[in-house]
Amino acid sequence: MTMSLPRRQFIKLSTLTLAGALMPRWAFAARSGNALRIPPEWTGGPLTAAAANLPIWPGHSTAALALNDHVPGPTIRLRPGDLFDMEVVNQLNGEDLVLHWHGLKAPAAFDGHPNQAVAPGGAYRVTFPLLQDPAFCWYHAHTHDLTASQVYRGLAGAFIIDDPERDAALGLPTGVRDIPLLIRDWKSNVNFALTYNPSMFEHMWGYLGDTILVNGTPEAWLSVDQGSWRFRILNACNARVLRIAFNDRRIFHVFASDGGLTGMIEPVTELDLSPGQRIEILVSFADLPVGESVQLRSIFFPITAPMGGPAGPRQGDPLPIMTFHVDAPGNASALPVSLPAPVLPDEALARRTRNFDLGVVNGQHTINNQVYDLDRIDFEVAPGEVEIWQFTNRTANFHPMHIHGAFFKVLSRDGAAATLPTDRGWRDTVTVYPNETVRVVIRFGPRPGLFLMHCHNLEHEHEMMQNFAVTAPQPPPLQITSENNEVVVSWPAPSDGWILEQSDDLLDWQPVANAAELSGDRMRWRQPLPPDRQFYRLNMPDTL
Ligand SMILES: [Cu+2]
Repeated sequence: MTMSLPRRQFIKLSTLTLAGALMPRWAFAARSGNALRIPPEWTGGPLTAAAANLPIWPGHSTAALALNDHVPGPTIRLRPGDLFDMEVVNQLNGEDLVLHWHGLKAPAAFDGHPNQAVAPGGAYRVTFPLLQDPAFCWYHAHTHDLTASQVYRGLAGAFIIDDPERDAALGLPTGVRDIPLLIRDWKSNVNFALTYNPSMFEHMWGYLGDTILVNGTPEAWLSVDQGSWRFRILNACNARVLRIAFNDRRIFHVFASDGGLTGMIEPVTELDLSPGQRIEILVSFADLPVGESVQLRSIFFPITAPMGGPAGPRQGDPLPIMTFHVDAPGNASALPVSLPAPVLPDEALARRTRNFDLGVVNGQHTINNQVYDLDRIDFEVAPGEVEIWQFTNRTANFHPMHIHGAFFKVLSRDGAAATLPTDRGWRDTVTVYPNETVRVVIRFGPRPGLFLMHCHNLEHEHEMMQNFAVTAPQPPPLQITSENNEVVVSWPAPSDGWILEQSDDLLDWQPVANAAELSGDRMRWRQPLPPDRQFYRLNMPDTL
């Protein structure tokens, strides 16, 4: 297996193309590596997981687990407010399956908890509205004790909540200039195969590959012009932390994170991206002559533990990710002047702090000294509640902690304000570095049910995981009286997040037209008698 070419050879190849502004199609064949694959887009219908033999490496057939015959699976692209409605079909050979919609505000019933897995030959339907801002999300297998194996063999894909009109108005690249990059590593010592076979050591430290696939493409390259490009980057590795940088150390701008826009346009030359995390970046190639190339890499970083084992790939290894060939002139567009900032939860509203100690007990990865138990509910939280969660890493490994059913803001690392580019905005996954303490402020959604919190190093996930239940919301008691030809509905204040709704048939509920007012220690709302609707309730609607 050849690795990417040394830079000297890129330049030599590139001189072939200088005669023309656009490289002739025949010349592509002369390039080392493979044109970046763009996964097909889901157009409705079932999503079927099944074994497949795919030409991931040209000239070779690779046994993988595919979704609708693709690795990665089709990109699901929907808009805010759309109803996501899909049948997931398990045609795997002897393996249960459930998919998690990572970054989506899914009701518990569709979140992909391992107790929702279906047996081979089974299917289940997922249906919920996308009540959240545009964001770059993904989906992947979350089957009990099989997450790592199934994701490694291919069961993952991109999920984009998209609003290209908004983005164009904000000055962000869209369409062909908006490219998802699903980055994962792979062990090349298993010949052209996606074989999951971790040693005891790899169970502890992570199943680390030595070669990168981008959108399922080995040695990927993309033909670009000198203009501005938007890349949505996902670390879909089982365990590898990527330290992302260009080989010429060019500046790129980070503007979005797990939960969408961060409100910042932050220039960086490198950043760490842990398994499960996403960023969106803007890159201009205007400074490169047509015919030049630049490489995206995961650059070296030091580690203090024997993370790769005696002779295998190591955490922090330098690895080429992909190459950008500048094949045409173009004009870089100006960076957006500003982008809307998300309204993040206020630490002062937190009603409690929970501590999660990340450790190793008897060779197993633990949270508060416990290994995951599918049937144990570790704690309960109230819907809509704001809490501080503190993760303390008592190990020498990275633990990217991922929370289902809620987003959070990263507050601090070892007591200092969190300032990493991947700490911005709404997050669902945060890197906890070796021996570090990270505090986040988290706000739960209104939807009750069972959710997960776990390490996204997938070799740790099946142990370093907890169940938490969002309890059913209990609305404050309503009091309904009539006064002076008015119906008066009142309830105790404060009652954050609840809105008054009315109905005349108990089926179709509508928010009341005029606002309730605070009077003393109660909220009051009045309507002239006789009311055209007779039923009232307090409801906590889904909000961002
Ligand atoms: Cu971990």
